[in-house]
Amino acid sequence: MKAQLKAILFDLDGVIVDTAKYHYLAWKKLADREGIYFDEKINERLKGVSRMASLEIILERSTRAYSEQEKLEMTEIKNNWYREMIEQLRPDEILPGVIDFLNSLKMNGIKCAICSASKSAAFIIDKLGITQYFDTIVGGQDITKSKPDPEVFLVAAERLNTLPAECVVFEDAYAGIEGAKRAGMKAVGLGDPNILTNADIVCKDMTEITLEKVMKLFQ
Ligand code: B16
Ligand code: MG
Repeated sequence: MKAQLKAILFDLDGVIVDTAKYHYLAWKKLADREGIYFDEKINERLKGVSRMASLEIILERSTRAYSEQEKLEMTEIKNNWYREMIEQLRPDEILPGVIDFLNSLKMNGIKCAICSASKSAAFIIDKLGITQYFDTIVGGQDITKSKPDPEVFLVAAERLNTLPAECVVFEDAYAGIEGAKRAGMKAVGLGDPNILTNADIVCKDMTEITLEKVMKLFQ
């Protein structure tokens, strides 16, 4: 028997809201303080990557070595600046098409989850005023391995009591889609089809997606 769509698992940054710009500003402040070159192109590599792994990427340009203690302190400082910025997040920063699509899922009894590398995922969803749409939020504190590891998606499927084959992941990053595939799930890419070549379908953003299009993946 063919699997049926039971749940949609959403990445957060780049799918629901653009928090990457705030991560960038906070990392940039830290990099400037340390005299390390950092720009928006390097920032692209931080998307979907854990906090410490992000710092390691920034430190590739550093001329000196940092102790583990110093690295921990730096991630804490950056996170404090980042938290101050996202304290101001408002519902009008929700990306186009998201609310309409979430409403259509609710009306059709499809379960919803957030699957994010961020330890601030629940806080962000609360600030955006959309907590009620999600049956579970899996964030950075719930996982030990980052995407492309499938852990974050498998934890969500288990919490939702669904099989991986009944889940569809919405992702803006190649590594995230890779994680979805390793979890045995279908994947909708949001962004550039030339980059998200591993997705089942790719849309520019959520305004282009409908429940019917997702259902077609199960035919
Ligand atoms: P935090 P996602 C990711 O979110 C961000 O894309 C990435 O830049 C960030 O380093 C990571 O969360 C961890 O975030 O420092 O807040 O725990 O795309 O997985 O929703
Ligand atoms: Mg993302």
